[in-house]
Amino acid sequence: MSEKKRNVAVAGATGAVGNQMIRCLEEADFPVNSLKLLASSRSVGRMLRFKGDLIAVEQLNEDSFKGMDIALFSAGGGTSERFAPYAAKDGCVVVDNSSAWRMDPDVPLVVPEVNPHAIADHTNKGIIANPNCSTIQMVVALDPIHKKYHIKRIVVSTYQAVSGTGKKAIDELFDQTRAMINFLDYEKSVYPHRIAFNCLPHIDTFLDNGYTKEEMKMVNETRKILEDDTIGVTATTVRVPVFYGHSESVNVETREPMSASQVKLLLDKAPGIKVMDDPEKNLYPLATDGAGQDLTLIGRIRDDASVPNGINMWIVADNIRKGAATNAVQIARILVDEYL
Ligand code: 25A
Ligand code: L14
Repeated sequence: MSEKKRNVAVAGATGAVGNQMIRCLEEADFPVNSLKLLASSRSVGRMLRFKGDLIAVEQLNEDSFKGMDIALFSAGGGTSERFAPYAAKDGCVVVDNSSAWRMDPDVPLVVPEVNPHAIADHTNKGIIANPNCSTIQMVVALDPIHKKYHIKRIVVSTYQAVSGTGKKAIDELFDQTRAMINFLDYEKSVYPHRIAFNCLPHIDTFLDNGYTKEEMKMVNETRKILEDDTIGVTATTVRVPVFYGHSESVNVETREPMSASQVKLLLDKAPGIKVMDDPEKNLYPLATDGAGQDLTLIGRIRDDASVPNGINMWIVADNIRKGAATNAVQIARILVDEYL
């Protein structure tokens, strides 16, 4: 029996995430009948490869989704806000990677390892939101702990790669690094300060409460995905001069007693996770281990002696893959297999 093939669109196909979405559709052997590639007028006519075929990029417009079954969006929040409703109106379910729809109470916010049941709610608006990259890798690790020991509070600091900002930021880190090692003047356009050989405690824009939007996304999205508004979350998000792979230092306090050795065993069996934790052999996950693969890597799991039930850990994943494209394609897969 051959499975039913779908008409799939990728909006923002020429961006860092959109490109990876195309690769993930290939790798997952997704049942694609036709693939439509959409971007802004800047990219019209560019040819992108999918399974040996070359496909021309078209301009995204209100009519792009007629006859389409699923659209994967990664073209920025404004574009999603404007165009996702046109897709939904034409019966095309949107899996949106931007921040536009994530906190809409009618839109499910999904990490397949954690809350796949929420995909059923795609019928509300025809839109499913893909969480923020830093949130995805954190909740993959936290969900098994929350289910067993009930999380009270999370303190997280991130070390985020420049690819999260898109292609122009990847070029900026490369160009600044090359300029600096050649004793030349460097230019900056994407970030407000030099990112080469530096750390910037500033991701997305600042809010009135002194936190950045990225930090508040981690607070609000974590509670929505874990379906528990009582969890305390406080975040500091930092940009570091790494191309691919976000790292996070996470402190977790639970209501019930738990220890680092119990958590290690628990995470070892959990879906989507690889525990890499053997300090004697210098084994702990690095951004370079995270890049280019789909698992969430966890190490440095140790007891926090400063509170009754606390642990610390270090979490790494590929921000463009599990943090964006892979997660979106996993959602789309469940959608076609179980709902469409
Ligand atoms: O608003 P958000 O949600 O915070 O998201 C902001 C941006 O962050 C990236 C993504 O950028 C997004 O646009 N992003 C979002 N979530 C991410 C995540 N989890 C994430 N990155 C990593 N992890 P991007 O560069 O990866 O992709 C941008 C894509 O969107 C298309 N696009 C933009 N405006 C559009 C549109 N498509 C349709 N209609 C519109 N109005 C964009 O296509 C790209 O595919 P493009 O044709 O505009 O870009 C082609 C090339 O041009 C570069 N470029 C982008 N902006 C400009 C530009 N060049 C010159 N001037 C510009 N203003 C792009 O880098 C691309 O290579
Ligand atoms: O909200 O610049 O998904 O690293 C993720 C990447 C926001 C920007 C999101 C970055 C985006 C962020």
